[in-house]
Amino acid sequence: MKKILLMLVSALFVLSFSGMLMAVDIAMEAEFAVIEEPMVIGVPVDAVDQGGAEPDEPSRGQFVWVPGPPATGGGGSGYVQFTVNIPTPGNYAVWGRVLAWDGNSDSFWVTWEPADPAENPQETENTEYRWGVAGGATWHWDKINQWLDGGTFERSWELPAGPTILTVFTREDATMLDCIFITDNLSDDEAEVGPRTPTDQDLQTTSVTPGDKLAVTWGSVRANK
Ligand SMILES: [Ca+2]
Ligand SMILES: [Ca+2]
Ligand SMILES: [Ca+2]
Repeated sequence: MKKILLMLVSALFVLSFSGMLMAVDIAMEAEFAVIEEPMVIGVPVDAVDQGGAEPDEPSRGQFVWVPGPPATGGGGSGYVQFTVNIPTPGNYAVWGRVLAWDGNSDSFWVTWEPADPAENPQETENTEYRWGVAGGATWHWDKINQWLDGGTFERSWELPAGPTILTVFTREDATMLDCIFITDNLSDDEAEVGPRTPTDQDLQTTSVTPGDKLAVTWGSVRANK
């Protein structure tokens, strides 16, 4: 009996230890998150309707964007918001699968609560939260950065375990977001990090959990608008 107990305890120890060493990665579809207009779900033909080049097929056929032509102007309202359940406290980075036609459709604002304050960068225009999206007319991965006036730096966020709120706000219309990949691998090397599109399993485990405390915090921010 003692021997069995000892085996159980050591098995649990090994399991929890390997759990600690296991890499954390979470893939989420943008079109399955909470979307605030004029950010909407798009399909490739919608881009043609706006006078842009037709994108290749996004993950699960859809992406989010504020529809607009590849031209100056537009943007500044709407967002997509992800409730991300962080399994282990630590530092995390986010990669977005994006498409950006030109210099007039290649940026977002990003905050991740509670590491970032409940701030609306569309109002404050705080460049700490400005994401300069890598250009390209086909879907590609771009690590979310901080595009300051003095230079562009890759971002990471120190987060507690539990539900967190990642918001990608429109800055320029026509900037497209297909899905996101969250990882505790902070490398800037895409090949090393290996961002991936969401699997069916990912979709089941990342469903929106309404009514949590952070969502309430966000609600109070929205009310201040
Ligand atoms: Ca534009
Ligand atoms: Ca731009
Ligand atoms: Ca997608």
